[in-house]
Amino acid sequence: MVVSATGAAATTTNPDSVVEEKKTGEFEWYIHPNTQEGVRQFHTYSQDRELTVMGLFGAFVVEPRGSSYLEPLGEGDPTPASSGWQTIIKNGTGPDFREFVLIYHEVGDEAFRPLNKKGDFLPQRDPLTDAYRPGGRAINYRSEPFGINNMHVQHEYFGFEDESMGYSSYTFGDPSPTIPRSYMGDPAKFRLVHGGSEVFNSHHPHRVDVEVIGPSEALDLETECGSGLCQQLAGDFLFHCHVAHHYVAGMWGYWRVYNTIQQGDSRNDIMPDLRELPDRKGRIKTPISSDKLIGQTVDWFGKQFTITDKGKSNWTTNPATITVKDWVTMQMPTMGKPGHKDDEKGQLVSYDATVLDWAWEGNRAMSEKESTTDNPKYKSTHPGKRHPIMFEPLTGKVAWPHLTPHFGKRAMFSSGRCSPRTTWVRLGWR
Ligand SMILES: [Cu+2]
Repeated sequence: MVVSATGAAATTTNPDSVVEEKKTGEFEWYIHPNTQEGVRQFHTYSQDRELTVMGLFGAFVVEPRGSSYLEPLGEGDPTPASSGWQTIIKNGTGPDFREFVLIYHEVGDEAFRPLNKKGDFLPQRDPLTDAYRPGGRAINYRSEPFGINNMHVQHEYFGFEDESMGYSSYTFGDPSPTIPRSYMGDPAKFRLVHGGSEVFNSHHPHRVDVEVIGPSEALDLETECGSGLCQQLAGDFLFHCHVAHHYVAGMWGYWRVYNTIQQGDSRNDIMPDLRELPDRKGRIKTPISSDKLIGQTVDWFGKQFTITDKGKSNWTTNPATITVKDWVTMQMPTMGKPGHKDDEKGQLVSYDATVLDWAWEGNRAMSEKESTTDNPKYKSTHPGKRHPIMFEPLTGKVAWPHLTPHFGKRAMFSSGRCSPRTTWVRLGWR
């Protein structure tokens, strides 16, 4: 890298490479035409490591030759983008792909004490989870500590807290760190960067291996089979630093993969509109309610099912026939009203993971009633009311996400499978 004004190397011994407060500097970095695609980290060398750990770092990404950068959020055809952690790459030499830059970093050095919004120091040790430096472990300048954020608020509202729901968007709303979003099957590249200067982190996308990453290192990761992985699942794919007290201190997020279009009135998520990749346009369908599935023949992992509104389900025919009620019921948590009598106090306890209060209106499956709790992370447009549960029309699978946040409540088990394993998987989902 050189100082533009002089052409001299921008080394630490060259005074022109130091930019004074409120001044600007211009530097040049030459990308040789043979430079391999991938991310490169850069950070300040001034003031020892102080400025780096306070966030003065960034990344260049070299794309395949002939690529253009497009804005993934919004309606209509994608517009050019110049910068940002998420983008669509219209590939010059291969399939288009989604790109997500994830920068794992510290917030200050190990002695630094971040402040909360009132100006008070955050604790060095989370009083609810014992995590060290809550809020001091971040991804893309954001952190979601289990204890001092969510569990603390759950305790204030409900008088108890549940660490096992620490990852649950159903219980707490979506986490603060940036959430990569894709449509099923989209090729996706993660540009992984360590923006800190002190401790090592390990990037662990669930269902995939762990990569250890140290200060100033950068890695390029591409999942097999694209978004939704080889299982072709819509869902929230948890990723976090696998140093346990780092994720409890806030270093985690989701990769959200949809099976239906998230644009305008077709959205079943509260996130902004998401564009399709230019070379995959039209592949992702508009979701439909369950009554519209009647008469359709759907493909479930290669097996055909014709969905009917009367008679009995018959699994032996080809295609199998199945009633809409059986079809939906097999995908949903057990229908019922949450709550059981507390044996000691004799009171009704509604913190219940065994059932979900969804309902039928004719052949239309309806969600549980929307949350009426005032929660800054999720405000329903129709509190206290139900809405139709939506489905992907070609597979008949429920459109992800099929639940909305219900602050302080427990994410429920899958139907008929209340095993510890299922519980664990659900933590990373809703
Ligand atoms: Cu870590």
